[in-house]
Amino acid sequence: MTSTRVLLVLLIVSIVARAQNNPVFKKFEYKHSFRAPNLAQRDGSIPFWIVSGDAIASGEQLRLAPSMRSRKGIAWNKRAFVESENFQVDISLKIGGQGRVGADGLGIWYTSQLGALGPVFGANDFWTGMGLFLDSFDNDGQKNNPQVSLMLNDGTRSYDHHTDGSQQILSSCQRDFRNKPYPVRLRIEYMKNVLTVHVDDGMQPTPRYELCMRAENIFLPRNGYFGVSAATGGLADDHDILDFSVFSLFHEQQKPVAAAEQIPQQEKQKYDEEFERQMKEYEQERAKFKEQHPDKVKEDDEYDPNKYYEDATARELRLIYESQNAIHQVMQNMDQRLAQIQQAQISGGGAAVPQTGGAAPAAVAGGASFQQHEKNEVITSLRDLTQSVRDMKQYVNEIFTKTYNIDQKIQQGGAGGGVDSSMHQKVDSLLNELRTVRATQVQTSGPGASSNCPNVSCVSSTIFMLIILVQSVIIIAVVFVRSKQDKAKFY
Ligand code: MAN
Ligand code: CA
Ligand code: CA
Repeated sequence: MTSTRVLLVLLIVSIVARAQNNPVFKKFEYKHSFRAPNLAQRDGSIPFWIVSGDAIASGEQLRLAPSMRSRKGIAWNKRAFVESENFQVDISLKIGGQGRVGADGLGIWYTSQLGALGPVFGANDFWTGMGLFLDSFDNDGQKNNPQVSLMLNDGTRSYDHHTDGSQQILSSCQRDFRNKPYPVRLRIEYMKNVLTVHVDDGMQPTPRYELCMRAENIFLPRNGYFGVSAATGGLADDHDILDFSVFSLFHEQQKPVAAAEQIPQQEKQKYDEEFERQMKEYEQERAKFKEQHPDKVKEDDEYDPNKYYEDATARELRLIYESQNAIHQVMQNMDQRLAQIQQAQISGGGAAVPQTGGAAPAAVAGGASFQQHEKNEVITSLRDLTQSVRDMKQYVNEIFTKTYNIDQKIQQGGAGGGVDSSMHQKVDSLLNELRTVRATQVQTSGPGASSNCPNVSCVSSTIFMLIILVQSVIIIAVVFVRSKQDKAKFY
């Protein structure tokens, strides 16, 4: 009894050790696969696959044969499977129709040549490689269908449809795969010359695989082609594939090596240097071209994809920039209007000034003269406005300083963190804009300007200051977020 226990423990230990020595690496191979949604392209083609006969591919499924009599369709992978000797294929399919009995079935293939339309579940006979059949119809009346059966062929044998290949198939299992509430899943695994097929019953959304067959000493063609096919006869079913996912399998000794690892260190360095050199050359050429063809560069910029995309920070800065522009516009307008007032006053009281709102005149019309109280009102409001302009100047200066700081931060971040150059440009133009605003103010309310005759705005200074205040807060927030992001990028 004790020795049996010891043997059992030893057996388990050896199994665990073997499993640890032979880990399997698995890689999805998209060039050999298709899956819903977006299974097919708009024109009905499947990337890397040939679809022919009555097969129709859509986004949701590949219908190999419809539930109509005597139809056949195939789809074959145009690329040979060269990635590994071993593979796993996970297939999700639906077979069904109105009848209590359906026909004829679906084939899953791995062959040395591309397949063609033919009599074996829609595909050609005398194939070389593996054919796994979901045979719905009991042609030999043995009451053993629907069944899943495996037949290997070296290109010399013809499948006997009338006997369901009963004398030819290597292995099979009886499974009812028709009209199931969920897609039926199959898992085919070929590893170290052992072929296993697991089948799910399609009764629940997540697969519940059961072993259908396991065959040892199987030698499948190297660099073969995956294919699928289906056919109907006197009876018919829809035969749909929703997912055909191929994975290459590797054991420890065959671990796939990343392309970068395959290159010796010295060579890698050489490539890197060459890349750097070419990049520099390219940048130089680009700068030269820009210099020589500034008009062309503009044209090219229209195709710059960055133009069409804008991240949150860039958007915020753009909004700040736009509102600064608007402020500038308003200031220019008020400048013009005050010039008009000034003109009216200088021309000696020959103008009547209709009051709008109370503070500033809106238009100058010829005819009547200023009354004293109107003159006093205008002078008082102009004094107020002079004060407002001074305040504005101070605020604009503050914004200028803060924007300048953002620019500095971005420039620093750009050196290490690759900050978006369009944002940088925007901040630059914002700075320029502010410089213009500042310059305008210096001209209009600087030491040279007369305080009795100031060029100031009709805009409410409180609203203006509020706008400026809000913008300053946004700018500070942007600087804070940006610096945080840069830190995150760096670490
Ligand atoms: C007819 C023939 C057969 C086919 C069955 C079921 O009997 O076309 O070849 O298998 O229908 O479709
Ligand atoms: Ca059959
Ligand atoms: Ca049968």
